[in-house]
Amino acid sequence: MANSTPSIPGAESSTLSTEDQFYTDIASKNVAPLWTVLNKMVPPKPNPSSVVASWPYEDLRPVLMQSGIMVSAEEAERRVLMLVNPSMGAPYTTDTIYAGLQLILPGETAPAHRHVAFALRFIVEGSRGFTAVEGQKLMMERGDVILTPSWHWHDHGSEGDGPMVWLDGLDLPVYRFLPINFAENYEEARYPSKLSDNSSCKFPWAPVQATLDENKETEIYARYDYKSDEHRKHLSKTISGQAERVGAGATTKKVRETVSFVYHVYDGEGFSTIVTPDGKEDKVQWKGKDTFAVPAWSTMSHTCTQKSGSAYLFAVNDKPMIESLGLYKREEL
Ligand code: 1HN
Repeated sequence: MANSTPSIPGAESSTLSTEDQFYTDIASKNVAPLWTVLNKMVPPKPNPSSVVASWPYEDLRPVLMQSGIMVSAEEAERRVLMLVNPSMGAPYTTDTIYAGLQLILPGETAPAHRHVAFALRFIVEGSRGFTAVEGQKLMMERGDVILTPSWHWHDHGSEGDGPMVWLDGLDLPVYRFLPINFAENYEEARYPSKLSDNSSCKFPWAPVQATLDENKETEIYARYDYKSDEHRKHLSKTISGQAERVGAGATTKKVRETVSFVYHVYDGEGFSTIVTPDGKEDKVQWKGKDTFAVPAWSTMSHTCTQKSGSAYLFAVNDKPMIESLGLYKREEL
């Protein structure tokens, strides 16, 4: 090495002799050679750490209900089963999205707090549950999307007579890189709130489905991107939501995006064919209320196996941050 380039000023004063010694000695100076790891740093294709994973609701619901016996919402603060990507651990459902299933039982309160992290929720089952967001009490019904924006006080409760379950989507993985997420508890269990049925933090399902159904007779597929007043294009600056309709017997085009997704089946039956960037193919069978994770840059198509009617999918995506960083790419294959 250095022997063959003795003309480099300073190299001659180096006490390093062998290559092995070079690599050992520079480590003590808190430096490392880029040339041995360059390919890993700049790989030929995206390389998410997360893998395809699915959480069928019929497997999860019984344990979620058991958690209702083991711990109260008050004790737990948030009674949630995190959806853990098997190749990563919590809080990762995908590399950039955290998701969990939350349970509130009649009369319970998940106490008021606020945090830097943004949350959106998709209501899975139950009725007469509510989330109070910064003084607005929003009743929750199946299919609603409810936002709790960054640093907004929020608590959950239920005036219903059965379990209330929803899917939480948060941008928690982001704070592994930007360690600025923190929380504050409100001095009382509930933040004072008034019933509100027209909030910028609530998106009922019916108008979303009506939009997806607009060209139902002629189009086998439709996609709807949720949009907020505040962030115009997306529900937040980090993560957002989308809904899709797949017609009976139809298979959608194969598409890949530099975006990861946590899918939740609102209604219907079918499967998704997902090829991750490393070439591994997975077929995720799904039906109503199931959830599955899709790593970024996976080629994906959905198939609805029903004889009639459409399947409806909701998904949390990380498109806002990917787009705002200028990293959004999409390909149809
Ligand atoms: C949180 O505040 C909620 O407010 C749900 O319902 C899940 C996961 C991690 C950190 C905060 C909620 C959460 C969370």
